[in-house]
Amino acid sequence: MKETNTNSPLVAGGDKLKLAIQKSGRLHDDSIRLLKECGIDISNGVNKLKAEASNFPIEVYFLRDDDIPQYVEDAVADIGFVGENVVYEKKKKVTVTEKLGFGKCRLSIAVRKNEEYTGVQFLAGKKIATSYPVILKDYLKKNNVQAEIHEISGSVEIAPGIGLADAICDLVSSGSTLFMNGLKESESILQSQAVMIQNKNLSAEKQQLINRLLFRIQSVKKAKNNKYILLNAPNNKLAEIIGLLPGMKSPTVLPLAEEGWSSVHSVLNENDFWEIIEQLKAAGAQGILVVPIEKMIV
Ligand code: PRT
Ligand code: ZN
Repeated sequence: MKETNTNSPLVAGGDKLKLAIQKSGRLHDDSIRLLKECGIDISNGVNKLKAEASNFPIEVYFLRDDDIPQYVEDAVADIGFVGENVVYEKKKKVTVTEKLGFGKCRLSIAVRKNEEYTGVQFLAGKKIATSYPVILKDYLKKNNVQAEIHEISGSVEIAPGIGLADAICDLVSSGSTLFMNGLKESESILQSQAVMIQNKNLSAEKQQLINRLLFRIQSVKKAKNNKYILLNAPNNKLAEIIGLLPGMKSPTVLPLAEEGWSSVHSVLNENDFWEIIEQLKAAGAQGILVVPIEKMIV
């Protein structure tokens, strides 16, 4: 029987896109959630090595995060979702395509909390424990600091306490791990979040699928950063209120049943959200409703 590709009208009988995500750990759930928000349902369970989507030509491979850059470089997977920290540490030949907005953390140097940290030269001649020797080495070189790098694979934060090192270089998000181990953050050397990486030699068909996925990811990200706002405004204050609202093009204004009033609809960015709401209230806006946006196509 002749096979037809029912998943994608854009790809005639084409291969599926192969995506590598973390099998379990901090990035797993957010990776699956992002796919779901992109309308991609992964059918079979994660105990398998791979799963297929029923409604997009994609196959998902579940791997250790450290292995994802290599698999993408070797084209075992076409694309991967992985932390920037891992991408830069592994130094594989892959392209970073898009920041994904989750898994945010920083790679930082930390010292004992009672230490008087005077700047990066403090580290000269010291022993630094880390799971990120490549990034740390580059950083020390850039800052002309000679220090000893002691590579360990886990529980880096206990190294100073047991006398294994004078400082550590590790991922930090809330800072509570450092705090609990009597350490303080002294330099932040890399800001990181999950990114999409891709193989450097993909076919035009694969690239077309990636572009479709990217379009969805970008729409989901934009929607998360914006809120839909509805408010009532007296007509004599309309000009002032509209002046406060950016909107995608310009705000929608509809007459209310009550004479002399209008309903105004617009989109607000998360960053200036509260400030604009305060100004809107001061300008006479009433009955302000704020609604999350699921997807935002601009
Ligand atoms: O099994 P596999 O190898 O796949 O997983 P893993 O154990 O190597 O990685 P995992 O799941 O711990 O982390 C995956 C990715 O999540 C990392 O590569 C980062 O990109 C990202 N991420 C975000 C973090 C953190 N935040 C984070 N806080 N990864 C690790 N941590 C650890 C950190 O190492 C330290 O031990 O959390 C502790 C610090 O957290 P706070 O909140 O106490 O500061
Ligand atoms: Zn790992």
